[in-house]
Amino acid sequence: MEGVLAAAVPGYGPGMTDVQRGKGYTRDSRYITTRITADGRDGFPVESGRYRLVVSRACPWAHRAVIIRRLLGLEEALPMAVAGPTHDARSWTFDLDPGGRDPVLGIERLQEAYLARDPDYDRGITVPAIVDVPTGRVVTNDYAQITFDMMLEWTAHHRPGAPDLYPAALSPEIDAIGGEIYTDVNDGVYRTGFAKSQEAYGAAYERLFARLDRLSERLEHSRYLVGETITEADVRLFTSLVRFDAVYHGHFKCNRQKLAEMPVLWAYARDLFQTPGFGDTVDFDHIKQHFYLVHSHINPSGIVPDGPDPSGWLEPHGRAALGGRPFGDGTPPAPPSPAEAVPSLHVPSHS
Ligand SMILES: N[C@@H](CCC(=O)N[C@@H](CS)C(=O)NCC(=O)O)C(=O)O
Repeated sequence: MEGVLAAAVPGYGPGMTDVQRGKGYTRDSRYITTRITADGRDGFPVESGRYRLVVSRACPWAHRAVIIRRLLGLEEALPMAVAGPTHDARSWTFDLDPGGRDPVLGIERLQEAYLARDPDYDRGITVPAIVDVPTGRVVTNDYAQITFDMMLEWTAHHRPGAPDLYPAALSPEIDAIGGEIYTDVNDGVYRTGFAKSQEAYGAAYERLFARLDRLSERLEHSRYLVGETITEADVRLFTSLVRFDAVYHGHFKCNRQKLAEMPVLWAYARDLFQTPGFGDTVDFDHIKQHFYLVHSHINPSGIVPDGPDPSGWLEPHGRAALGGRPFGDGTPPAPPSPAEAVPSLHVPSHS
């Protein structure tokens, strides 16, 4: 199956299965890596309205795409489908939609779009995924490439005032810190939470908090991670920080401190949360339901905690005193459309 798929589908190569290797957790990093580009080199040119970005508001990897899409104003050019927060072994469903079907793709499960791409598809039915609407087939689920292509290939459809989230002059620094954040934080929380031995847990926990300490030092005198403005690196870190107290601290045992007990990172995260395009994409209910219900092997009771109280996210952050220009020469995005608004906290920046 693998060979047939690798031969038939550009950018879909052999790799590793999503397995527990030894007693540590190893993430499946085999993606469908076909790209949607301005020149259409993989057969999928950037085209307004042709594709559908499928996400879950629970998923940190999908959240990166959701925020970047909002900041760049790609909502009309790249419409979005939101799957329900929980799923069974057959993965994501459109149970939030009327009749339990995505209104554009007409399918009940994201799995159908993966199987339309390849009837023998045998790996994760993951979000984010981009589906080609005319054929109903998944084009890509390569979450990191999806966001880079939104920034660098979908430029013809960026809104006026869209920020430059990946300035060429800063890209080496963004890539370097982004790699550290990916390994130790974005993925580190999973390696901590899914560890199957005390040693594997301890190693991931140490790396996670050592990295958070270094990021905290970096952010003590700098409003954003790289340069004076929000970049892709901030989006990457935010998606983990915003889940920290709600799910990683308890469910994944990342509990040296809560985010709310790490003053610099907590203020930094609140600053971003209160910036248009960030907090207005966060759905704490979806996040908690997904993690506590879907990972039943580490939460067999299926109890979803009531806390923590999220109102602290709206407390003043005091970070404007550090300077910085959140959107550089650009402007903040307008509030989300009613169809995409999350039933969440009121974000004062929009008032
Ligand atoms: N697959 C990517 C990121 C996407 C991802 O893992 N998404 C999760 C949700 S947070 C997912 O869709 N899981 C469903 C599944 O594997 O069945 C990775 O593992 O690095």
